[in-house]
Amino acid sequence: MNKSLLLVPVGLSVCGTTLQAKNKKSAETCDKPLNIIYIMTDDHSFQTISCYDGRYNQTPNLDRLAREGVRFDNSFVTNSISGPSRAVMITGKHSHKNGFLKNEGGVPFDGTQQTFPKLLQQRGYQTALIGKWHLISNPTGFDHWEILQGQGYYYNPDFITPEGTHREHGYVTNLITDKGIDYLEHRDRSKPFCLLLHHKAVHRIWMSDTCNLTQFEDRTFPVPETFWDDYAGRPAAADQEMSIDKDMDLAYDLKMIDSTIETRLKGGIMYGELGRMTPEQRAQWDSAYQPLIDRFIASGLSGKELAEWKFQRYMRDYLKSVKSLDDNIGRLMDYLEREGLLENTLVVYASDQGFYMGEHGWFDKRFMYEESLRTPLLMRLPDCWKHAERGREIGQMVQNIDYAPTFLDLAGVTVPEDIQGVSLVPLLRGEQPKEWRDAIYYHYFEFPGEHRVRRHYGVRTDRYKLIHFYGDDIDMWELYDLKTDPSELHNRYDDPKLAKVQAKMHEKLVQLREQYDDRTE
Ligand code: SGN
Ligand code: CA
Repeated sequence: MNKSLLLVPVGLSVCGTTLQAKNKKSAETCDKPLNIIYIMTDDHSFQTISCYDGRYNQTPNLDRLAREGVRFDNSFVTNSISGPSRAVMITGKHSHKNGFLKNEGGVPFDGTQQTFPKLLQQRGYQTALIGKWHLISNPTGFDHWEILQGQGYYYNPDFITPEGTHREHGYVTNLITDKGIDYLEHRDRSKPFCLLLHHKAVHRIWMSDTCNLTQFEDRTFPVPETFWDDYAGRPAAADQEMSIDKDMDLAYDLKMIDSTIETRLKGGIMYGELGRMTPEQRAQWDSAYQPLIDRFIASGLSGKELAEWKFQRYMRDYLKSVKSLDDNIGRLMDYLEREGLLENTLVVYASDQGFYMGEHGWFDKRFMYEESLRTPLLMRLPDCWKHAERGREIGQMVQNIDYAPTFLDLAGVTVPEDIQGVSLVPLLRGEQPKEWRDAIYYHYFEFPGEHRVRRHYGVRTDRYKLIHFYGDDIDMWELYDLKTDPSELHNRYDDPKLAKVQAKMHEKLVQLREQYDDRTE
């Protein structure tokens, strides 16, 4: 794809005063520079955002972003895991180019490289990062930063600032939101801002705020049709360790802590979370969970019944944590509205990847299958943005390499040639570019590693997906027809009926590996 065909010439898409002279159309709609708030959550599945899928829960505040802006329906990541996803987002480059391939066993993010916050700073923006970072090295390119240590804790977490590390009292999603609002309160009002607000929620082990501990306890969720997948024809899928039945730990993941309940994860019980709680927090926690533990022990469940019970507990805990998140999005939006900031601020909501809610029997992510490849992406357009209708759904395939060029384009910064994504501004303007990309490229590297997902790369078009699992003990191709098999249960590789498709997908893969200059395997 020719990037230059997709990019709106710099200036045409900008709401900045400095660009008024260059761009009459923008100036007609926005007379102040555009601010950017990028909210990124961790492991938030599109299945649990009601504007995408209302089966499980309601997320009125996230839905508001879509209603007052746009919802991307074919939004994907390039490498479905946290640190790498953040590195892709901030550089606009695939993992093999930005150098941060994996969370475990890799190298720290090279903070000397080009990132979009650095380019925005040069353009006169003030930039800030608050919350989860998880890239080992300290952030660069931010006038203000305050990050969680590593994965971070849900309760009374430690934050790192340029001055050192300190502990704060409270629930992490509330604290990160408070810090975001506080930053906006004290910002330099003479400059436009770009704030990256990165949540820990809704990462494993899915803990909610004390006020939401009893939510969803009266709900029973439909078990996904693929929950008892036999993984026939898919050896990498068969060999993972992310199964709710086999790998989800009763004590650690599901908080059934009792001397009679076996756990593989003793010592680190609940990631040290319980030990950090204040007596008040702990009392509230125990009053919600102890009756559940007692009931579980009395039930004597085993086999399939136990696995499906685990699924229900997982869903309830996860959704409680989503509730705390949605509440906080509401709090931030109220603040922005009260302050008049919605006029010229773009509010973006994305997760670092998708997540399995029991599909294929799984939790976690990493695979190139749909639930973890696809990620939520909502953009609440500034009130001054008069180019197109609100509440639109955007169907073009977009990827997290596109966020950086989009933000640069909006700020009037020329997108550097080495950025691999493309600006989404034409789509935000309601245009239907003739030459949009017809395929996306994916590459996951973290094997050996937690959850035992083999290294793989692949290509996805609007209808087909080709994946190559590779490494010392595997060399396996998979091909799916997403139209007839959206759950990806039938590997059609080498099926004569799809011979032509297979050849085309191989061609496409070679082309994309060349285009993105990926020689790694
Ligand atoms: C932790 C989790 C894993 C998870 C990785 C990566 N284990 O190691 O379940 O896959 O993070 O997640 S835990 O016991 O520490 O919770 S990521 O979102 O950070 O990439
Ligand atoms: Ca993640």
